[in-house]
Amino acid sequence: METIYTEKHKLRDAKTELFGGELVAPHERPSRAEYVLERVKGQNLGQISAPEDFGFDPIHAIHDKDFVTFLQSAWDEWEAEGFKGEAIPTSLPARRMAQKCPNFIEGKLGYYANAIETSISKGTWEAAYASAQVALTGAARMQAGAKSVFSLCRPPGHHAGSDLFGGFCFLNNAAIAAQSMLNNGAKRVAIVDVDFHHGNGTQDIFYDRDDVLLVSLHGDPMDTFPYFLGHADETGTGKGEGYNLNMPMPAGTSFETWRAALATGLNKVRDFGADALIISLGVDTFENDPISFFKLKSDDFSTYGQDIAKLGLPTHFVMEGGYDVEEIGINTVNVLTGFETG
Ligand code: OKP
Ligand code: ZN
Repeated sequence: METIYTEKHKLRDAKTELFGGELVAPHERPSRAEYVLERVKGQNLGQISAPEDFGFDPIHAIHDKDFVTFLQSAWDEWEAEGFKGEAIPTSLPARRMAQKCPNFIEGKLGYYANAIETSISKGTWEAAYASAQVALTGAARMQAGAKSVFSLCRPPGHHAGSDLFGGFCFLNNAAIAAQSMLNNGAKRVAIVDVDFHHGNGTQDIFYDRDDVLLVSLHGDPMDTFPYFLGHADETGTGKGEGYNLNMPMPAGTSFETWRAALATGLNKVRDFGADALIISLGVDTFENDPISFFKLKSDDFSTYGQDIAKLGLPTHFVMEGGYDVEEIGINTVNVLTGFETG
């Protein structure tokens, strides 16, 4: 399987994440992608290629133009104010509050945030843009007939909505890849999000559509991030009704339980008649993940990679989360090699 990768991910190197009331070193750090890359090389997964540049059009096909402009200029605007820390909002438009975007950068940050752990730092935009181009290059490979491809995206994307950032995400790489496939001839694309956290951004983007099916397996949002979306009764709206399947699961969920949910999700994908499958591949379902509560072991990742392969669909793996940094290379590549042997 080919891997798409660029060093530009290293430009996303924030110093701070708001966690437990403290500013700590971010869980979403450059070494994550480097561990995964090392394992891809060590297991001879296949060729490693640099992304092409598809420009802004495929990003604007998913994201609001003003939001994209905001991401591009946020750090410069923040720095110009002379603030000493990294850019985080302090005031948010909560229930019933005005939806006008303020002029001042601190207000803009609040307007566009769906979570505030994620500081915007110098280089964040450049890395987010490159990450989207990695996913677009993966999508182009699929379009050209590849059976599978691995887009080693960083920063991740599934919490980014059309005009929202947060949860370590800025641009929704998987959504951008899905839309690009549709714009280039695919009729139906399925996204299966196996990251521990609910893909709230992806759900929001495709909630009213019947050409993208979203299946998400995740920690119950009553008990974990992102808290406000991801419940089982969110099934889609309008013509999108029935094209969103959430499977929230409780703390301590075993692989056996998780695998049964995956089987339900994969059956749904089969019935949907997808031309192509995108896996939002987060490996924070691992038993030792520092911010999650499922109990998957390293071998389980190989097993579910095989399960996915049994669908027989062209499959684009897009990297999302996973924070037990030492193990994420092993667990990620186990999914990919499991898929290849399945
Ligand atoms: C991104 B991805 C923990 C707060 C969680 C954000 C988690 C983002 C996960 N107390 N903060 O889905 O792996
Ligand atoms: Zn996650």
